[in-house]
Amino acid sequence: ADSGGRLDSEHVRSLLRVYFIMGSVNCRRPAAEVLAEAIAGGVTIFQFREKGPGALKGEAKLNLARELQGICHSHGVPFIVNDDIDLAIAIDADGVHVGQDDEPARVLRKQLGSRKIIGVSAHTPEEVRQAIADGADYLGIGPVYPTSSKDDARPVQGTVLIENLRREGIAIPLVGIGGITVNNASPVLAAGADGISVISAIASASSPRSAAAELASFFGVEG
Ligand code: TZP
Ligand code: MG
Repeated sequence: ADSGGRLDSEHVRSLLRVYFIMGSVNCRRPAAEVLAEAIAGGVTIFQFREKGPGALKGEAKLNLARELQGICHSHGVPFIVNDDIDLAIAIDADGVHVGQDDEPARVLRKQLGSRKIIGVSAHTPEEVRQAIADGADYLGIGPVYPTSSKDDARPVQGTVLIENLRREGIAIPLVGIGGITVNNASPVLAAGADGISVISAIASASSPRSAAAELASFFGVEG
């Protein structure tokens, strides 16, 4: 049971600016170190995405989630869980992010109530319309550029879908994803994205703090 209304979409929009996604397989150093440095640089929201070959499972996954959630919370950074709704509920995460092969947002909304952030990956105008109708708070649109961080990524689509959605007046908060770095982020924001979501640009950087700060500087935020 939930008495409150939906999250304020302008608040969600501002949270999306520097959206860092990571799991243990994306890091060559302890994930907690990478996350803490990235937050110091200016990450505004974090997604725990523990998947792919070598990903932790069971209790090890739960323990890492709790550790990273603690770091996020001590810095006021929302902690979002990729795919794993049971984990999100178990640790009272701030939200979940799902793809097209996962539970639809309308089911998640019933399970999570109105106060949690629900994000959906969408690749076509139809998927966008459905996610909005289902009650998504924000969308991830991509892959904008080629990526090596997701084996089953859809075809690269550049910024055209983001541009078309905004041209049609679709105002939902959205981030671009896929192969985005400080060197190619600008067209994504110019197309109408509210933020940039990245794995490798921060997780694989020699300095996650500097990488996050450079992305944050697009929004006039000091890292
Ligand atoms: N969804 C579409 S592309 C992608 C995901 C999770 C991977 C993004 O990783 P990177 O390293 O920022 O290209
Ligand atoms: Mg998924």
